[in-house]
Amino acid sequence: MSTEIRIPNIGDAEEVQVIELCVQAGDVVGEEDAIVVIESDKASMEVPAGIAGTIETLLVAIGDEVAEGAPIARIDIGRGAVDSEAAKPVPKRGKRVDSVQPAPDTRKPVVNRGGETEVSVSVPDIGDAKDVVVIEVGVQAGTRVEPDDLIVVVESDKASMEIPAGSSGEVLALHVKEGDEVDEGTLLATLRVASGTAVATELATETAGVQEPRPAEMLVSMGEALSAETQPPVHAPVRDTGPSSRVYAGPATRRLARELGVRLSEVAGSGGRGRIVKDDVKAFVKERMSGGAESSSESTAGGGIPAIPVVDFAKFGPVEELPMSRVRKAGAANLHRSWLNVAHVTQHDEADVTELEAFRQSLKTEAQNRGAKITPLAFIIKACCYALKEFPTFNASLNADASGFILKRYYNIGMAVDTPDGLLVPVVREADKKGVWDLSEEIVDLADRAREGKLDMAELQGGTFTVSSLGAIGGTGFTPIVNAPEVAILGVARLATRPMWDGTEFATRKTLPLSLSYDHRAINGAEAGRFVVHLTELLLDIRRLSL
Ligand code: CAO
Repeated sequence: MSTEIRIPNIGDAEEVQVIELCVQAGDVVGEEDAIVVIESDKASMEVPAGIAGTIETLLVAIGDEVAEGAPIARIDIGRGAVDSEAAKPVPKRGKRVDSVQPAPDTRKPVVNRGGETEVSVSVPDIGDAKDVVVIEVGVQAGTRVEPDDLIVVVESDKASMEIPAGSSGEVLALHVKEGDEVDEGTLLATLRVASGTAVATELATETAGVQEPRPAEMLVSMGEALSAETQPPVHAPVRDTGPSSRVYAGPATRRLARELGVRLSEVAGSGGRGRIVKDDVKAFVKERMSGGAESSSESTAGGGIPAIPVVDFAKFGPVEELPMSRVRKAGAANLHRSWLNVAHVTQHDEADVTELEAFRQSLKTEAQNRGAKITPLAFIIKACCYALKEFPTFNASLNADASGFILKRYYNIGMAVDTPDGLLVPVVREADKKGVWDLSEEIVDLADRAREGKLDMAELQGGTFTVSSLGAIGGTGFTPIVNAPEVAILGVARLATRPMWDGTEFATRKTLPLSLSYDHRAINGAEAGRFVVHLTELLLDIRRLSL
């Protein structure tokens, strides 16, 4: 016994377009399975089978204009199946739609600081839906965003909704991650926007109650969704693989992509206005499986990395959950990005710093009189500047397609500082032009202010090479992660006093373990070896630093 699946009530919309076919003849479907996706100029939605059975024929093709009641497929529901009335696919009210347009304004200014406003982006009105899942995060702390840029995509069991930034600015903090369950009002991100911008002005007006924010209609009747005058216009999708790019795809396609571990931002959409359909996802997987050309985004973004399974640790013993600080989260994201993008190699060596240490100890009284503190780090930074001038590719970045170098003719040395909130890397600017006293003062000042959270953004930017010293803590060596887009970082471990063979006898020497991690795409092993040897020579005889 067969019956027809028809286009349900589409409200005031006279005709909608079929933009995706989700099944083909012979497919066995359940009631909830989508048959086609239809779209008006305001919204798109899946039309489910409404009844279980086997698809006999599809009666529409992609691009067809269809009206309410139009048959879209014949389905064999077998003997004894329910009356064809039951096949009416969609209840008029309560249907969830895939809203393809940005949600209405979700911004609220929270703090106004010196010409800049902090604005919260929260989950808007999502009707009756509860615990919708964050399925995509489009930004990270530090990302610059425009009003239409995607912050997250949330999804209920049938609908997905993009939540845009709503303002131009910078993401100060992201408060959710993929897989989190959120509700209306959940804080998603905090943005920093310039108070003088049009958006900030608009916000001020809204806060004054002149303009009420409109609720997003994630759960609406199909008719309302497809004809709602209140919805903002559909935005053409932007094909871009950057972090804030928007992906234009329906819930079924997103679900399939998740199941197959495909990043939709890497898939080219073949549907109307660049919409990604299921076939695009399948074709993408096929191409990858057959060793097809890798996209540049994959080679630089580490696509396809299998996720670490989520484990319920409480099954094995008591646990405690501790949120990460904003600094630690941002640091983790930066380190992960570097780890995935940089071809890391670490070169270990040790410098004989016996004379340097004797000299440094001799300066301690003078340092006290100056109210200063002189540690090996100032000498190390000074020596690095000399080595960087000798080996310019270490004071460089790779250009955008990694086909050449950008050599920097300034020497700004980043210094990893361990703070209670996490790792920060303030920059000693023009370190090559500074003497050891000045460097010492600056190291103490930057480290103190980093720990007190008093650094300006500018003091964390513009580094050309980084030094990470764990010398005061201990260790005999470690593999620091390159602070990309820099191409090298020097790790320093704890000084040791040990016997060294000088050719005729053992002598007691002080040695400093050095670990240089570098980007093998930019630097060859032999160059790294020479760089480190040169550095050890400079530290062995610091008179060279005055040459
Ligand atoms: N070996 C032995 N002693 C060392 C040393 C070394 N390599 N480096 C420093 N010391 C000594 C110092 O001389 C000082 O002792 P004195 O006062 O007796 O001279 C003592 O250790 C404390 O030094 P410090 O830590 O206050 O100062 P610093 O200039 O060596 O380092 C800073 C400053 C900010 C880099 C450091 O405090 C810090 O935060 N390090 C952690 C960096 C980090 O977390 N790196 C890992 C990041 S992942 O790559």
